[in-house]
Amino acid sequence: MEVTKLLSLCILITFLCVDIINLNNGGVQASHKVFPQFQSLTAVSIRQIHRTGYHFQPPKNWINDPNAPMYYNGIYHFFYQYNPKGAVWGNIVWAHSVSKDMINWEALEPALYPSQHFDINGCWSGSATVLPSNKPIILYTGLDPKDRQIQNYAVPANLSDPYLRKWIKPGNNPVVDPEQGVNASAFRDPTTAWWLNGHWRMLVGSKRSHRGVAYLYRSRDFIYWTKAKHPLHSAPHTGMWECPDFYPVLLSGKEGLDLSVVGKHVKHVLKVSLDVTRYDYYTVGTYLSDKDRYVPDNTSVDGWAGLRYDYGNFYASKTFFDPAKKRRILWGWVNESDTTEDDVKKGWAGLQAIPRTVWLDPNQRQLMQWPIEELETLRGKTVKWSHRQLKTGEHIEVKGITAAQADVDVIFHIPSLDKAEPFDHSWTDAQELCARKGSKVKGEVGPFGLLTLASKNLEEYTPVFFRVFQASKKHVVLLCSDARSSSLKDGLYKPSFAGFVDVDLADKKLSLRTLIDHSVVESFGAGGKTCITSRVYPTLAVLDNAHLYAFNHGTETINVENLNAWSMRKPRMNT
Ligand SMILES: *[C@@H]1O[C@H](CO)[C@@H](O)[C@H](O)[C@H]1NC(C)=O
Ligand SMILES: *[C@@H]1O[C@H](CO)[C@@H](O)[C@H](O)[C@H]1NC(C)=O
Ligand SMILES: *[C@@H]1O[C@H](CO)[C@@H](O)[C@H](O)[C@H]1NC(C)=O
Ligand SMILES: *[C@H]1O[C@@H](CO)[C@H](O)[C@@H](O)[C@@H]1NC(C)=O
Repeated sequence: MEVTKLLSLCILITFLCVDIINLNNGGVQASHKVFPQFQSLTAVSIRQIHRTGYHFQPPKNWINDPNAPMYYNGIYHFFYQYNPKGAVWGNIVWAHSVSKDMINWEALEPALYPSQHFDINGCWSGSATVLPSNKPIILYTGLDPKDRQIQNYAVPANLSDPYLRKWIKPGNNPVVDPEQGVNASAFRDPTTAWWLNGHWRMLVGSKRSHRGVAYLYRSRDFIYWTKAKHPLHSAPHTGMWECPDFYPVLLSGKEGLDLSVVGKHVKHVLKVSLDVTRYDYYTVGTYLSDKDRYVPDNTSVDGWAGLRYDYGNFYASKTFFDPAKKRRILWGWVNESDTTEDDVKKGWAGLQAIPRTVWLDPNQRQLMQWPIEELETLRGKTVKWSHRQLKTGEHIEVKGITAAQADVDVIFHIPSLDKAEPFDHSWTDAQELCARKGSKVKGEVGPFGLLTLASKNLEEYTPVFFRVFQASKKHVVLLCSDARSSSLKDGLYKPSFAGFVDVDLADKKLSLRTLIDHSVVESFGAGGKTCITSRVYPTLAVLDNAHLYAFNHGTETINVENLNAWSMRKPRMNT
């Protein structure tokens, strides 16, 4: 390939640009290094069509769990599990980035890496707590020489450094050892600690046989921890509980709370990442602080049938309280759906979902989630529709924005619900229902929604859509994000992700916000009641060849009451 061609290609792919320009300016010495890079550039370039424009990613390599998100002295800190050497899991360190808006990020040196007897075989996930003395402290899981999972702490080396670049692991680690009866191979991911009646408390995820367990630990000084007699909570047949997260939410209002808030004006949320299914589940319930027990409400169930933050690729999530804007923010890891060989070729794997503000739905049965408002600063060119009809069988292009890197916010109005298809009560599995009733399967009220990352002639597209059913007393709403037609490439994981939407259709409206970013489609149904993140790898619907449509494949006409779509700019991302 000619250099000019390469350069025009690299304009599309800014992160490669730097390399190419450097290569061209390089002298004799550089040419040694340059050659293999040029050789592999074609393959690499093609792969980079799937790199995201505005999601959190390092420049290359493997990433997984978000760790210890926190706000400290005006800076947002974000750590994550990172392999500095390759695009597959391994060599894990705590990578560290800082930001003033959680959109533009600066990468720092890794904060933690294996170095001591108490973490020589691994520095795995953990959380940060900002002590009342305004000192942050990290709790994390270390793997000792016997691969036992133990809990350690780390503190900033220099509190005057605004970026907290260096972290110290004091010699009195570990602070928590798996005692007798605790499985040392299943004992990890300490939470942020909360303060109550003279003690700090924190959780460590575990299992006992097939029972998932959140062990509770107490400490007066954050160093000497003792295990409570009872776990905070546990549930049979759920397997290993990874990355537990436990926090209060206000009964009403969007404001977030510090972890230590208790009282009649709050409920509590317990989230666990179930290793067996690899999804994040939560319940809404009551924290009996006098007994240090958590009891889920009878409207939410533990385990695989439970509520999920996201009905797509979203795992090992963690929240933190942002005191600057008084909100609780959720970070979650979004893994790849291509093959390991593809990951190695493209040189990276994994990203973080756009941080989401979380609060309790006024119905008190579930959470609401919404992309942080700072994301809107990336909005560029815009297209607006209002009061446009989508007749049966129609798909209308949303023209004039970069459809491969966009933010779309739509309100659909359903003129009549009378003909909604009957709902069969055996349809308990949303994903299976979406597989059976995809976007091409004609319905009555729906399917209607968006065709994202679509090629011009619809050889490829990822539909995100609603379907409304009539159950005996109420309507049942299904939201699908269906990857099955997303790519002509074989061998990819292309699930028909879906979730039910617990929404009242009294106003006959359903909203959908979708963040489209080259290989990720992140959707928020009904104002954030049901969220689905899909990873897709189109071959035709890439860059300027990607299109966006609104569609309706139901017999009933649907009105687009309002549609706003924006091209999204690239933030500074760990460069
Ligand atoms: C701590 O950080 C501050 C601010 O960056 C710096 O001026 C100071 O020299 C640092 N102290 C040490 C001991 O490194
Ligand atoms: C402990 O956990 C490991 C990892 O999940 C598992 O392989 C092992 O069977 C568990 N041991 C016991 C005694 O349950
Ligand atoms: C669920 O709990 C509420 C009180 O919190 C109670 O009023 C209701 O009857 C319970 N429902 C069921 C089905 O047990
Ligand atoms: C993400 O990748 C898909 C496809 O390989 C797997 O099926 C999921 O289990 C995996 N998710 C996590 C959290 O690892």
